[in-house]
Amino acid sequence: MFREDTIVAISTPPGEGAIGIVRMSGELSMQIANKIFRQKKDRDITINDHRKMLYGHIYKNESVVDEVLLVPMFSPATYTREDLVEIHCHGGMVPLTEIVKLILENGASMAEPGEFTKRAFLNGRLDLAQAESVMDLIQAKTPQGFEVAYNQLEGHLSGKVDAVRAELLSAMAQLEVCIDYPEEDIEEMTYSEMTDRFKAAEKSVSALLENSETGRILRDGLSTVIVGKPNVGKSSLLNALLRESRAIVTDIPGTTRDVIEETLNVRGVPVKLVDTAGIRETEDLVEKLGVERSKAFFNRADLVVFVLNAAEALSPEDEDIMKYLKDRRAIVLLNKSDLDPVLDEMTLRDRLGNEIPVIRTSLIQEEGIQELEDEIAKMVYGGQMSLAERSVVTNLRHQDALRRAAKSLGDALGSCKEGMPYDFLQVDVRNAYDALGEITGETVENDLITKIFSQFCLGK
Ligand SMILES: Nc1nc2c(ncn2[C@@H]2O[C@H](COP(=O)(O)OP(=O)(O)OP(=O)(O)O)[C@@H](O)[C@H]2O)c(=O)[nH]1
Ligand SMILES: [Mg+2]
Repeated sequence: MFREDTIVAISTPPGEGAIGIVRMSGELSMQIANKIFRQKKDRDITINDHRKMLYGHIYKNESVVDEVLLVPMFSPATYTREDLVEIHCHGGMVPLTEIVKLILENGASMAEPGEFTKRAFLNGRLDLAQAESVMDLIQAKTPQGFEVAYNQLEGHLSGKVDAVRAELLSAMAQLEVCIDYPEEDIEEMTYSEMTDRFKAAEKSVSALLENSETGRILRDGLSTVIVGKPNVGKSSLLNALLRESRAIVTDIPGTTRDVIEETLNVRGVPVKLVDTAGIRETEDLVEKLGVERSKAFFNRADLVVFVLNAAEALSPEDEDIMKYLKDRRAIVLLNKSDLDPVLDEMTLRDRLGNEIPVIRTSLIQEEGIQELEDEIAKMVYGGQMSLAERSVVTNLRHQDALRRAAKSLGDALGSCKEGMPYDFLQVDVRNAYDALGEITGETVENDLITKIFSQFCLGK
């Protein structure tokens, strides 16, 4: 799985820019750099140039390819822990690809997506959770999402996971001794001590799981769907939240016929907002297809914003939708509250129960939008969650591993209670230990590692 060769890739995004960067890593890096790069007095790159920017030109035989700045970095103080060279050239596809070609001709091979970071992981510079956070940093959609990923890169999550693993390892060692040298009189003590230790571990794991839903949303975004009957103001809401006229708004019911998707930042939460066709029975084929799609989005969303017209009585369609809101994360908007009210909150409470917040809005007068944003932030941050809590789990893979660890610890506690043989405890603790190890990459299959890094972008 590990290639020893020297790899090269363009590390800046495709397209035109002021500068572009080619990066190369591996044993041949300095040799290749010395061959294709010439400084003023044409001296070779030495260890004294470590992390310095050198001015010069890239040459192919005797002709200049581009004027560049080159940064040599010597192993092991580099991102990959191998010799690494960055070449900052003009940011066009021609110089970038010419330089890559030249490096390939001199003995390097093309990097796979994520291979630089994969090498950083395999060479022990980053653990798996840290390596994954690199991708999250790049893809973060809000400053808060970035902060959470950055803390993960710094190793806050790994530190907590490692602490629990160390604790479990020591419990396993103790159990081992008890299995090898059974002494009846200390048995009682062992069970009670193990119970304490497992409980402490379980508590740490639960604490990590607790705000993992917030973490996931900060990383992947909160998928939010706006639903309601035609003409209640769904597209007006999308426009108001975006603060621009993105969707067409008219007084004709059935204006929006397809779904419109936009991403916005609500108090640091990346919200993936979907405006849909109003849900109603219709014979119009196009509108019918739109309504079908609305329903599909409704089923998949993390959050449903249900818009009602306060100046109209509830229709059978409204009653229908409300039934589906019951066990969902939902917010109800009583829109058009500038008109003479027909619908009141009491009627809604009757149908909805007390869990779902109801907000009065007049989108035409830009009223109630702040309240809606407050409510979304409250839902995501859960009132108390602060990002000062530095180890937030953001990743579904980590969430899954934590859940399995918690389950195994629960099993271990059950076994203690029933006074099961130590071997049984040993198996449960081992399972929890291994599950946690998947997060940092200690106990992870090669296939999974390959899969994780293949999702990275080229040159990262
Ligand atoms: N009086 C009043 N009118 C509003 C308000 N919000 C939206 N409207 C008007 O209601 C009409 C319908 O608004 P849209 O945003 O297009 O409604 P929609 O739910 O997207 O409608 P469809 O796409 O047809 O399902 C427009 O004429 C809006 O100007 C409000 O708060 N008060
Ligand atoms: Mg619309």
